[in-house]
Amino acid sequence: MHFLQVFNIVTLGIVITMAPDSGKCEEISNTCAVISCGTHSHNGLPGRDGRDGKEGPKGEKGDLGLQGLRGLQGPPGKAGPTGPKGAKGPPGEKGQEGKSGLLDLEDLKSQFRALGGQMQTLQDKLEKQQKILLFLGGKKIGGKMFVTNGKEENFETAREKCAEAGGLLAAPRNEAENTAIQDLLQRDISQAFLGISDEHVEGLFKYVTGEQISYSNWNLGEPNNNKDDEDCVEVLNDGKWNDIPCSLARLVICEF
Ligand code: GN1
Ligand code: CA
Ligand code: CA
Repeated sequence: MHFLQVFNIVTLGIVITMAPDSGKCEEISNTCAVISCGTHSHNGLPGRDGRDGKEGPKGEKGDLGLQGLRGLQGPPGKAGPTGPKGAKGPPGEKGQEGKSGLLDLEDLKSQFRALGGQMQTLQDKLEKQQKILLFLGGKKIGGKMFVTNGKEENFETAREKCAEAGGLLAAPRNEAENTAIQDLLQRDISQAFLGISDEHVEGLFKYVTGEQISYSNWNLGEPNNNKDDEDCVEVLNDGKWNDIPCSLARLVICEF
């Protein structure tokens, strides 16, 4: 065998031994355009499509888009600055002629005299009414007038009768007033209710106005709350007091 032929056979053997399998041949063809697969005796099949290339550079900026939709209404803005002052108006019409201070004083004096006259008239009428009450048996003591209607009622009705007349059930605050009430007792009706009771707290006697009593003229041994049923007070014809049941009927005496 010729030396050149031996060299070709050895070289072919090395190439076949070192050639990668068909899969790896593809990888090599991507990176090495010179190496070809297969033998020199036949042309190989066309290679497969190459892999996708790397991402290209960023494109140019696009055209301006269409105008967007109108937005929602915003909150009200701050108040604006004060406007300029308006022009001065025309002068008003002339007023009526004023009265002199002297005339005003005369008016007041005249009104004062008229009021004084009216007060005197009222005073006269009040005195007349009081004379009528005294004529009918009323008793005047200090600033009070004690009057009886001559009737007997239970405590509650007696209190109502006096209130309806604009007064209170009589309640003496001192000996003089007690005597005035005592004088109103009658020959046939010798006991009268006083505007005093312990109906709310046993043993604690109060005026019908709610104050605790400041004067008393109890009979000996009274108040005894007899039979546990005596919360009202009567004045006897000797001026002494006794507690009795409120349901009993006694002379009605009011104070005004
Ligand atoms: C009277 O009647 P007699 O004795 O039960 C009086 C009481 C006196 C008591 C004094 C309704 O009760 O209030 O505390 O005498 N009862 C009436 O002895 O007047
Ligand atoms: Ca009592
Ligand atoms: Ca009694």
